[in-house]
Amino acid sequence: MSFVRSQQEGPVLTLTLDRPEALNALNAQVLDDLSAELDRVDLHSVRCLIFTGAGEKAFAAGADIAAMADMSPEEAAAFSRRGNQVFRRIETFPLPTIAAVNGYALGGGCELAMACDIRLCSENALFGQPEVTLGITPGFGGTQRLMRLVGMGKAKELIFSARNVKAAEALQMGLVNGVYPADELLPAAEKLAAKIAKNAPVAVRACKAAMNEGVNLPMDQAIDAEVREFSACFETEDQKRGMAGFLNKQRNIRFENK
Ligand code: DAK
Repeated sequence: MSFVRSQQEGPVLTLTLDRPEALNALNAQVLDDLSAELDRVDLHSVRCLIFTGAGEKAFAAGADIAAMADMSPEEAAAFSRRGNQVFRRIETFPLPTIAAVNGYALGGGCELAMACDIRLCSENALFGQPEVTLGITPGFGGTQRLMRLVGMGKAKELIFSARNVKAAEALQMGLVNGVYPADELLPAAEKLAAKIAKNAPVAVRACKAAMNEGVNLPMDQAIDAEVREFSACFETEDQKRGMAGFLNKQRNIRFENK
């Protein structure tokens, strides 16, 4: 039995953490199941991924505290490495990713959302890094990604104090891109995913690669990454069709996946 459900509708694949009885808490099997689903993604037919949580309360209430409670430092290091590996894979996945955060996104849940490219949330979402209340640090990238998203001062405030943040504040600080009534969240994520999926797929992937690479580089090197991705687009059919379409006053070009 898998703790991750996958459903493909056209070019959009939704991966749902499916462990609602534990508020979708992330244990080793959930991480392995997530990883296995990523292995299975058909890069020819899928153009955008959505991550969400089963049930009405939680996206994910964090790493599984019961599973972590008796870990040795070595086991904790292995668990942290595993989580970081999977989340880094999501962050660098060739396709765009959207987290549809439908409730609690605490600890590892917040970290999973932050590993995605874009975050949308429900009005009842709650974000936070409560690890210091448990005697640990964030272990799946929280100390690194939160400050990159909301700035060093705000990230330190939230991580040191373990204060949780409601949807409106998350929106205001740029942690999420949009807030929706619970029943409108998935449709909004699907609509955004469909809009992304209509665009030239190689170009969209190239944008993600250039942005992910450039964010940690000095500007001159970052621009080199853009030049590389931009020029590579000129080897694609999409570039030829897209530009010819514009010049011929043809709109709504359908781009084939490659
Ligand atoms: N782990 C395991 N089980 C959890 C869980 C979690 N994080 N969160 C909730 N559950 C389980 C509860 O134990 C309960 O199970 P039963 O008692 O029914 O068997 C069930 O889900 C429903 O939860 P509640 O009864 O507590 O539900 P409430 O609505 O009353 O409260 C809550 C919801 C989200 C406020 C509360 O459950 C809560 O505070 N949960 C813990 C949130 C939290 O502290 N999350 C951060 C976890 S720490 C590292 C690797 C990773 C990490 C750090 C280091 N290394 C290895 C270095 C990451 C750490 C974290 O994510």
